[in-house]
Amino acid sequence: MRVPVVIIGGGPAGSLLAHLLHRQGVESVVLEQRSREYVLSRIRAGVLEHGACELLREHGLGERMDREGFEHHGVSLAFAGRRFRVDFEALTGVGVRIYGQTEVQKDLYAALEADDIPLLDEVSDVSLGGLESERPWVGFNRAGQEQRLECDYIAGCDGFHGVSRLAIPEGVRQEHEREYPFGWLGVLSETPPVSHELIYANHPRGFALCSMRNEHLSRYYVQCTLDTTAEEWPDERFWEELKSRLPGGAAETLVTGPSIEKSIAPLRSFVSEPMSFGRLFLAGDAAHIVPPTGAKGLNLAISDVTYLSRALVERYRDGSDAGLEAYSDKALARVWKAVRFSWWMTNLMHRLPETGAFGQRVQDAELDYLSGSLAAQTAFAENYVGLPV
Ligand code: RFL
Ligand code: PHB
Repeated sequence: MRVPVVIIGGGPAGSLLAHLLHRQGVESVVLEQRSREYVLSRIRAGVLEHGACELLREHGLGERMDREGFEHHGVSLAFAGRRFRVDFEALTGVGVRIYGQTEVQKDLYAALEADDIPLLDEVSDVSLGGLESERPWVGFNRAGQEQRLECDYIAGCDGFHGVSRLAIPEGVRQEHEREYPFGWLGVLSETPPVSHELIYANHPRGFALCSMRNEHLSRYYVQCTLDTTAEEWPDERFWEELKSRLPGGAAETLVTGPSIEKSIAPLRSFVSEPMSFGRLFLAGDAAHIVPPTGAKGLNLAISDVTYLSRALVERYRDGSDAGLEAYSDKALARVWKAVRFSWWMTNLMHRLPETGAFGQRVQDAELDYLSGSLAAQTAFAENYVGLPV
């Protein structure tokens, strides 16, 4: 069987790409290794940039996001017993939207189903080849049957642990990586959020973040060591630790309750260049990872597939390869700026074991500067609400 585009991975990048292509008359097949239930229950990102929301609206995916999501016009940063707010609306004219990735994924799967876009789940043994020929192919196994799809183009949207990136020969692929010596322990609880807006806290005991999903559902994170496990953090221990790191006011009003999800994520920055090879194009976590501090991962997946869908549509509509040839450079220019911002914010807000008291003083000085400088706050706000796509 031959299809125009095979998309490997049905996460946000892959399923949004299939939707964008279909709306512009380019057909694709999505291959996903997990079950539908698994993909729809993963708890991940919470913050959508202004431009990502506009894009989702423009392509018919904004209805529930606008009804059930929350517009945030700023965030608070806490340090050294103080707390200040960065007003995105005043500094940039726009805000961000709190709408969980889980909900975005549900909307995307519903759209694919409504449009009869084939999404083959629970596939295994995915392999790909012919990337430098005019007839690339993707092989896989589904329900015990070996299958092979020939196509014009392959989109590698299979996340950090996927197979697509590894199909780019080692001599071509350049990987840049930074691992941080700590992780995030995250808890989702059916409790009212301690603050409507997000609070990012730098504390001598470690970073803490207060986020939310809605008025009855809170999402909290604390910086943790890499050798700990979620089992070592019964709810009472988590709440005590979180409280100890929150600024005055928030600590006293925090409402605690049983957690409904608890997990640990390591933090890393990673970029693989180039993002294309022959007829393979990578998008989202398959090509890059950012630490979650800047809330950029999902947003980068959305901007990558926006560029890629435009380039593929240009190819099919106008017969021009120019967009596809420029894709990697164009996507990477935006990716590296988000990598830079996420790295900067991670270093600013976390306890970095190796830098000691000097590092803490430098962080306090930078946060003090940020609290009083409109220029510095504007740079922060511009990056947080999202650079242009
Ligand atoms: P995904 O979501 O990993 O999806 C890839 C899909 O590919 C499938 N797959 C394969 N399919 C077929 N064959 C194979 N060989 C395959 N290998 C893998 C997988 O099952 C999966 O379904 O990547 P994608 O689509 O690029 O999306 C990226 C985002 O999921 C990710 O960047 C964000 O979740 C990151 N992130 C955040 N991003 C934000 O923009 N804002 C945030 O507030 C934010 N918070 C977060 C986050 C990530 C976190 N964790 C758990 C890493 C908070 C956390 C805690
Ligand atoms: C979340 O709500 O999960 C979230 C919010 C902001 C971040 C990271 C995660 O920077």
